[in-house]
Amino acid sequence: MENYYQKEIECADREQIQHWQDERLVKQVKHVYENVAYYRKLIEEKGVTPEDIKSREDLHKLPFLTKEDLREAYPYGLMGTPVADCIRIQSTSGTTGRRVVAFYTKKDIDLWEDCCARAIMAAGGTNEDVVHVSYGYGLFTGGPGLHGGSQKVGCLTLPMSSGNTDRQIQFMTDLGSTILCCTPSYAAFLAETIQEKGLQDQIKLKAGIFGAEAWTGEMRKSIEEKLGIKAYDIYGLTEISGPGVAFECSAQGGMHINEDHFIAEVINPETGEVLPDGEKGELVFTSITKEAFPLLRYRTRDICILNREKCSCGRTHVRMSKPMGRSDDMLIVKGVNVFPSQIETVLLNNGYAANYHIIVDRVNNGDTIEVQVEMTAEMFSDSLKEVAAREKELVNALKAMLGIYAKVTLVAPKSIARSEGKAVRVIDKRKLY
Ligand code: DLL
Repeated sequence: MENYYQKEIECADREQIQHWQDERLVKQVKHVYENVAYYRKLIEEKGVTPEDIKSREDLHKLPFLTKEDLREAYPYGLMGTPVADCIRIQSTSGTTGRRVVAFYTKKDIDLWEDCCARAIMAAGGTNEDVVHVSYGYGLFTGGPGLHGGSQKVGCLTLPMSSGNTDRQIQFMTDLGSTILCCTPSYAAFLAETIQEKGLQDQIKLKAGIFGAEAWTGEMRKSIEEKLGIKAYDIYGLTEISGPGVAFECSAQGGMHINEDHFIAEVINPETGEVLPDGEKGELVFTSITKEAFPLLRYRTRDICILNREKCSCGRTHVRMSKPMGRSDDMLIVKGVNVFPSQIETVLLNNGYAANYHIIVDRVNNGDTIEVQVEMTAEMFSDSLKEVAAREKELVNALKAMLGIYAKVTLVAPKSIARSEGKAVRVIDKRKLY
């Protein structure tokens, strides 16, 4: 039997959903126009006024927002309410400029947790469940979002956060965790460790809610088999609230987007033209209920397809495919958003030239990242000790910039092949899309 957290909303008919969207959009555009000077300027530059936006049909008239706008308006420039009304900040990792900082009022948190509660119930969760949350807690949205959703469903919620695998497994066996929430790569690692320790019989898991990074169908199958569970996908991004923007149901034919809170469009990333359902393009979100961080037409850079066909689970909200790639060069490594330009900045700041390769791989279900960079003629040395010291220096500088360990290999000058066209600097061997 299918479980719903808010059945009347999740299974509402299309006219009702469109009515909510139209009404909320008009209100939201007014709210943003009056309270977010940064976006008001963008609207005015396009020659549009809030009165021009009467329904979803007019959405295309509004300007897009991008990560570059977030950078320019950092940290408070896109806030829609006074600081006094905000109760929470969540953020992505990364340094100033690349970091996304999102704000929430009490109501924003409440609605976000509803979205996560819907995802948990769609994965079969009830108040009988023990929900084991191994997404990171803190600035990352994963832990706090699923935690809040789990409590709303009434589940016994284990705020494990990430890391310390032995302790994770011990809690899981002692307390009888039934639903695991973490990244798919950590789920795969946990599954492998449980198998190695021969503890499968002591695990009571029945479902997993895995997202925050791309994962393949093969990975799903392997985790499901090893843990004896059904694995559900969940999607979201800090800018639009965090996990729960969309989630998978028992039919597992795409993720239902919570359309009462977010209007989804798919555009051609080159031209910005809105594409019909069924066509592949970049996902754009307009948040129609957010108060503190109300982004209109935010370009996610995630490439996907929307599907409005009837779903066997009874939910009526549009489904998005798994992200099939990105329209920018962002990589997600060990759950952390990494831009090649950040790595290049570190290399240039440390006296190297832009002759490098970034090699990303997945070994034993964990991501690895290696930066191979040429020494300059001046720094070239055949003293192993000297080279190792330089490598260590770069490892530390990269850690400070990215927040994760990246292996550094220094190579001889002119040993990295020069490109005649666009330089291919990133080699992602994971083949996730
Ligand atoms: O990853 C929020 C989240 C937490 C989602 C926990 C699901 C579970 P960010 O760190 O801002 O937020 O990264 C957002 O991650 O634009 C996608 O490129 C990618 N992403 C998120 N979910 C999925 C997924 C969180 N299910 C970026 N499949 C997004 C593929 C995903 N990619």
